[in-house]
Amino acid sequence: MPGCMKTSDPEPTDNKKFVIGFSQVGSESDWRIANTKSMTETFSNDPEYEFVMENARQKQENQFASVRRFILDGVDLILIAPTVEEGWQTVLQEVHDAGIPVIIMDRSVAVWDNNLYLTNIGSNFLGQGKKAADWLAKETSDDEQVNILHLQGTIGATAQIMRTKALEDAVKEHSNWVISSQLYGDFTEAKAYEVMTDYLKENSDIDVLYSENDNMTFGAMRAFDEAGITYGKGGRVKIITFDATKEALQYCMDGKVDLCVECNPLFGPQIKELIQQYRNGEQIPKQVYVDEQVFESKDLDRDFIDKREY
Ligand code: GYE
Repeated sequence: MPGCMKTSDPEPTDNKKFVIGFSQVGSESDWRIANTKSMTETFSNDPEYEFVMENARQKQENQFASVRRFILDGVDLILIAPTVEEGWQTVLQEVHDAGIPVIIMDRSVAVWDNNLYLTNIGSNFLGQGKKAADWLAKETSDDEQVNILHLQGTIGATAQIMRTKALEDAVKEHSNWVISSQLYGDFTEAKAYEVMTDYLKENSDIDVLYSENDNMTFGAMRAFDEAGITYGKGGRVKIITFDATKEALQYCMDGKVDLCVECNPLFGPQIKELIQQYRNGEQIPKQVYVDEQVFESKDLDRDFIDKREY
């Protein structure tokens, strides 16, 4: 401060930590585990922050309970990875009334007042689905029927809504594409294995599997193996999968999976930057998308996969 004498005593420091309450969806997939790791590593290693994470085990009611606990605890900011889009208006209004800022991450919320949160950071899920559909259009001919088996993630989650929309829109544009069935796999390997095993007892006419995440793809591959249905390069079914985790990329390089659409979970550092900007009183964008690409076997090599962080 101007006019202040410098002394040898250290400046008094305000060592109150900035407390973040984080409601995470669950631990349903490898993507989610990588996302949790990115978040905890980013904040737990920083002495300026106290990071409290609660796992909602894929239930929105659990998220409401966590958020209300965070309000009572008087945290400085609440981070929410919403399980599904609908149903957030009331609880977000409560957070707003308590004067606590909110950041929505990964998936989105459908609220009529988007002043209820500072920003929404995550993937462009519709864009991901469009990339998959564009790839399929190049890989199939217009004069043959293409039977697509669609494995869906948690119904009502942005990742499901938008990946589904992209496929359904593309099917409307290609008169030879048919969605033979939509099976509910809840983004987990176990559920996908179960529904696929059942489905394959009666059906085998599948040209493409459009699977809304890697873990469901792994479950489906196991079911295909047991039913004697081949897939991947030289196989009967083309596989399109979302997330592009290390394991899926390995399958892709080996020719077992045809297309991996990347969904980047490592945005802890980017969230921290946004929070710092907010704390400095800077304007932050309302919607932030993370960078992503697609991979086919020809795009991959050992070195790339070994270095993959998730
Ligand atoms: O694709 C899936 C996860 O919302 C992006 O949720 C996320 C999705 C991801 O469980 O693996």
